[in-house]
Amino acid sequence: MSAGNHDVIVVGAGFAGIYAVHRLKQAGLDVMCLEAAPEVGGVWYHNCYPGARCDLLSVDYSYSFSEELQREWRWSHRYADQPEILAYLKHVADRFDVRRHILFDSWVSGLRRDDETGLWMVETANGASHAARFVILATGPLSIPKEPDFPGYGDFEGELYRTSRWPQHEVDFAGKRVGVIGTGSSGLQTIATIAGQAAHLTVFQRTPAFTAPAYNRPVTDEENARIVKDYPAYRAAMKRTYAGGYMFSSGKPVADCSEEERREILDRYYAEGGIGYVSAFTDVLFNEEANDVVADYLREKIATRVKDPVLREKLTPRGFPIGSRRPCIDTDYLETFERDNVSLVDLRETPLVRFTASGIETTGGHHDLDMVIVAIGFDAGTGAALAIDPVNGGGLSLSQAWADGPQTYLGMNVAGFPNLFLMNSPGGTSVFGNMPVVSEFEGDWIAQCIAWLDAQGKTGIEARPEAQEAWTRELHAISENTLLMKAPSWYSGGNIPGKKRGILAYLGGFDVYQDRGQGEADAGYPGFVTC
Ligand code: NA7
Repeated sequence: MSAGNHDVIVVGAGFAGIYAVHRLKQAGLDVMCLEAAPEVGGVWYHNCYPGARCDLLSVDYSYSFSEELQREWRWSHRYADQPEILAYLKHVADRFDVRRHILFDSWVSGLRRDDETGLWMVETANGASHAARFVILATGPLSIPKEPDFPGYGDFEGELYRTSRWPQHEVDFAGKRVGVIGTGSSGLQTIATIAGQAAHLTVFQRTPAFTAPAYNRPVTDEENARIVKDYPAYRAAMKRTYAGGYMFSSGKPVADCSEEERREILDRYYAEGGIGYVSAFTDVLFNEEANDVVADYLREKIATRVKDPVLREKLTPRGFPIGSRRPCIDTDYLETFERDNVSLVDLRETPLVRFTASGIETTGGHHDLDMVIVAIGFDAGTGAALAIDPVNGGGLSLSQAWADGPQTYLGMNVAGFPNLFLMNSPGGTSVFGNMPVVSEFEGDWIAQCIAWLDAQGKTGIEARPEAQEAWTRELHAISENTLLMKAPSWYSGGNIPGKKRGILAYLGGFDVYQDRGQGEADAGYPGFVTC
């Protein structure tokens, strides 16, 4: 990394940022990466709460760009835990000499383009300034925590933690009365893991989750040998799927299957573990009747896991389509509520009133607590880019440009913001794809684009407003065809009070997304203005 101006500054050193640095470095560019944390990993650095684990198969949820890396790295479990994923990312950063390009502890606090020089000027909170021809925001779709706005939040005198910013030191639960707020993936994993350690655990639930057992287990040597041997073909096939990862799918709509066949398919995917229950049929997210079939099946399974009828009813999700909120998988989560030291507070029946110095008050009474863990999710999709809020040469900020909701072209650039690239952002496949592999595609696309500009002697590129509008219209039209907008989830900004509602990703499929992106490049970037 040289002093002075850089070709590219990448913001963020998670899966996307690490790959982007590697790829651009390989292309011979002078690349610098600014990372707010003191280590690589992004979301996998900060979310080191007890039980944090990936819920996609690790053989999928990993990079595919290096055959050597694929052969060398041995995942211990089907679904790797946070320490193992972080160790993997550290290994990749070292193995491909990416670390040398990263400035850690560098929170980007300002990003402004100077149209005279054609440079993006980057400021960090520690007072440093940097400049580059191109900037890539690899800042992650789930990196800015949702701010807790509970009355009296600051009054609590016990230990207070957030899963999304878990401390790097050990936390001791022994002998403590612990409360957990939030029952999405983070809450479920935390609850199931610490229930056996805390003196008492009180779970504050607003919406019960659709969840199924992960049936996580070690990867055997035989399985690993098979994976490694087949990896190239497996990856190639994977990249032509809707999600860019293994699809647990029968490839059939519910309507084409008899009762027996539906049951057989659901039993098969449920027994395999994981989130296959949502993708088992092709129409689950599009057709309410199909959705009901799968939702009823899951509710039936939940009933087999929770014996107490009152608890069972509270833990059974109703009133929203399955898959319209991020589906969950777990290890003994529902069974945890049968423990004597675990109690469930249903915030729909007894809403949270306030935090107090000694616990949490609901309309049902006061809960004395020594520790509270907040697992309330993220300002997804737009949060990180808007926290930086880039300003273009004309003084327009991204928050102004996105006042009516995010707009991008191909998820990778915003009209009016030349030479600013985004990864895993609104308008891309983002969380609806297998993110390491989506990151590789976008990193390659951006590298290819910069190489093309340089070869043409061009210095700038930005999306044409009409291309961006058409792309945004298309992705909204696709989402309106689905059941995803029927629940206020982070998929559509519905989890943040006051946030503009709108789907935060392109749902046309990663396979199609790649074709559209590559088609644009092959045609000489007709949807962009270049100069
Ligand atoms: P999620 O999935 O957004 O879950 C957040 C949970 O917190 C969810 O149960 C929310 O209930 C609950 N929540 C949010 N705000 C409140 C308030 N104010 N009061 C009570 N409960 C609240 O976040 P996660 O971190 O679990 O998972 C994020 C993603 O990371 C996950 O989907 C995977 O992709 C990995 P609500 O639904 O709003 O009623």
